[in-house]
Amino acid sequence: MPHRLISFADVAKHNTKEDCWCIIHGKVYNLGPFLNEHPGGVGPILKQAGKDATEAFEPIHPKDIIDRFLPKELYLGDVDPTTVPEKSVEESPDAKALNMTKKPSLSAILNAFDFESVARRTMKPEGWAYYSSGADDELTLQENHAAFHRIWLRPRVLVNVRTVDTSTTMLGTRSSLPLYISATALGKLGHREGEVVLTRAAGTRQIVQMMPTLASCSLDEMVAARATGQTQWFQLYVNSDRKITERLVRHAESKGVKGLFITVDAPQLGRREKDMRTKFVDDAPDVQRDGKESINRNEGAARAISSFIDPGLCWDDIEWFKSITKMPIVLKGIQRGEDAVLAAKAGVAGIVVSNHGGRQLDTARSGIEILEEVMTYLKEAGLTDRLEVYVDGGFRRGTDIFKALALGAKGVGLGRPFLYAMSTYGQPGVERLIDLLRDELEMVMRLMGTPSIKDISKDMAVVKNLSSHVGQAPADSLYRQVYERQSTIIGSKL
Ligand code: PPY
Repeated sequence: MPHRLISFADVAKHNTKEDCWCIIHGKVYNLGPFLNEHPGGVGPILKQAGKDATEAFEPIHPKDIIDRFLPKELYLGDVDPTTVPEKSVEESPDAKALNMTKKPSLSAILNAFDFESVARRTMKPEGWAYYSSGADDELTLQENHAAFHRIWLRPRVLVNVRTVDTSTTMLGTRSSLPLYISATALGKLGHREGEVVLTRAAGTRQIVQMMPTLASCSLDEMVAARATGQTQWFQLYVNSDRKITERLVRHAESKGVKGLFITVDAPQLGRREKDMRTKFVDDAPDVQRDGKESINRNEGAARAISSFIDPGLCWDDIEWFKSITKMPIVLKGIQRGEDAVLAAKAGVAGIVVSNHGGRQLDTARSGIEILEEVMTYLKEAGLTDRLEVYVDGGFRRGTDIFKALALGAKGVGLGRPFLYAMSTYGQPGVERLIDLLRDELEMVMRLMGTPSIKDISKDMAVVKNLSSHVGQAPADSLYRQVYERQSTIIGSKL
């Protein structure tokens, strides 16, 4: 039966809380009865009442979510395309998504900071705020970078470094580099196609992608975008409803995913004020329209959709995870030596030493500093060989990666740099970033006298000042240019 055709003007009439229609991908839905069920709250839907919500909907929802969760009877019909006004017809996707006119050519991009500076200038404010923000005063966010300055290198000379091999294995699979694309949510806030762009770039460069629970693309889309032989891992936020968690885990395993990374550092989401402020500005008119709703300043893009995460997750749950999957289990977000020892004793395959990109607990220590402590504790407990240790947080340079390997990491995760490369130049941008990091790492390995990853050892890094948080680091101009200072309410756009 042909679908009922509804005119654009007709949809526009249904623009209240009691009578709320929206267009998503050309289909008209009556979202009134669904308002209170929406995990992201009433506000974001009301803001779209009577409008085409596709652009707001896309970045934060996987494609199949409507079919899976919205009651069928709320679908009313299709919008009559002949009634859609000119300005709501979508522009050419790539020009719109990548806004190329304002950008230098990709070949002029020389390092990870260059991508970040172009992203800061050209991304939509909402996407930039969500990706770049850290918790509270962003001290941990900055420390993740600064800590690398407290490690200095001790090169060996007169080693034959004619050929340098950066390849390694991680959780039993081969990777061309000791780094992976870490899980970051909401890829479509940066690029129209979202995380599949990262999948494709990881595929051509033979590195691992860790797929996020809160991706804009569905797991199936990211799996479908994978090249033959490409390795993918899955990052899991544990849902209070363990049946949903179990379904997700089993589904990932059935799709050939090679590692389950359980996030353990987010029983509550941190306060990211850049994100919250952008959201607050955006939502203000909506709130004014509905006198009953008060402004929730705690809700940036992230907090709005985080209520499902189970704060009750604890060590006792690990056995259950082992019982539902054969995938290697890795705990992501370990932040002290004692917990690394507990993880090894719990029999997991690995840990990621991480403070969640400085987005959770402010004044938590940097990933690289925790790594040093964790390796010391594991060694003292005789558990070093029981699990693989990964690290993330602030990695931008080949020297950063080298230092982590010297301290004992099996691999290094990068999150934001890949998002910025994707948001500014799409797949070629992500590929260029990987190539730049490879070039840098190869150079560092050559200059350090380490032709292969196994030659890298702890004596090559001077770490005696790493845990000392005093003293001035040398000026660091690229980082300072791209780092966007936070502002108080007076300094913000309000
Ligand atoms: C983060 O923003 O740091 C995340 O890990 C992703 C996320 C996004 C939305 C809700 C919870 C977590």
